[in-house]
Amino acid sequence: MAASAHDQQLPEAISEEALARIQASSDSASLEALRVEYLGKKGRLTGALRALGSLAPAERPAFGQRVNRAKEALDAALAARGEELRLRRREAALEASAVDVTLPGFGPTPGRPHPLSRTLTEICDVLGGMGFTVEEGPEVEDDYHNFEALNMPADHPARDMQDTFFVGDDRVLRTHTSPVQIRVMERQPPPLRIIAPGAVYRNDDDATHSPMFHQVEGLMVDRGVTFAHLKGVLTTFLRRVFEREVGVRLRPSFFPFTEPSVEVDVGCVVCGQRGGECRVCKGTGWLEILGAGMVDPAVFAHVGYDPEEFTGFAFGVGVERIAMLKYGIDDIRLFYGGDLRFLRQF
Ligand code: 2U9
Repeated sequence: MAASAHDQQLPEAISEEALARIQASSDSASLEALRVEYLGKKGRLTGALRALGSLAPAERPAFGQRVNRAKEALDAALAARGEELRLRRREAALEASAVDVTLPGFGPTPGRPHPLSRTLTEICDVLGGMGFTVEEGPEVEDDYHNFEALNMPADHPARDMQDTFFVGDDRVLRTHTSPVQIRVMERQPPPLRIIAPGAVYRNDDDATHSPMFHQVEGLMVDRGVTFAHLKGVLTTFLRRVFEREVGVRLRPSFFPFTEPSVEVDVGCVVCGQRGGECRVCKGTGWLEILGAGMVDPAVFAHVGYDPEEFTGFAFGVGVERIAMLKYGIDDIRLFYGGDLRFLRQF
């Protein structure tokens, strides 16, 4: 067969060119463009079929078959190349988002007790070891249990010191855990050796005061309980909590619910009682750490204990204050900020 311009229209020539271009195509859009160019309604192979009419009737079947073979070859090549490109795309996507499953995994990051929980547990453990058992009570209290029964009648000036949050008629957020001890004494007779740990609320907010903070209060009532017992219990308590032989000093003070009353200082745990330039104890060598005293007979009268027969001591300690001193924390707000950089240090 002589070569001529007509050769361009031969199905074999068209499909040979198309197959080369299909093989060279690099994405599905150009592959689709090739399908339209060769096999579309106005495609070149479709055009070749149209030329059928200009052939002698005897040549038509053979020519028709050649066009169909070319079409089939193109169809198969388009499908194969399409699949190839799809696989290549998938591999590229997997490569881009590669996860190296041979890398070591992340270990579990277990939680740990909050420094305040830890301190509270330590305080309760030490006092538990000295025979005190834990009692709890409501954080929303009535006026009677938070004030009246603790020898603070209405208009008593000591109520001002408490910066009370009022939550309704005759309802306050407890300003101390003392009402817990009142409730225990109301329902059981002496002897008693209890501690009341928990959240308390006062309208006060700065670097050393939080509107919600935690206390542990202790109460021991029996026949013959004296101030010496109070001093002994508190000295042992403080030395165990601070895990060293801290100095302990009592200064006279006043609370409505105890008489006599004391404020208790420990030798500064930061400077070792040297004082000097120490910023924590302000050079005094001492830190005020708790309040205490002998239970006022007026309190016993409210719960029906006979003050002639029974005596008792009580004390109160701020958990945040102990934790700040133990761990050298200078801002109480760090306890409540939830900053993991702070919390992970414990
Ligand atoms: C009853 C009778 C007496 C508890 C006491 C204190 C002194 C005291 C403070 C310590 C630091 C509060 O958290 S703080 O700011 N507490 O100074 N607490 S005597 O006396 C009681 C308790 C209950 C029935």
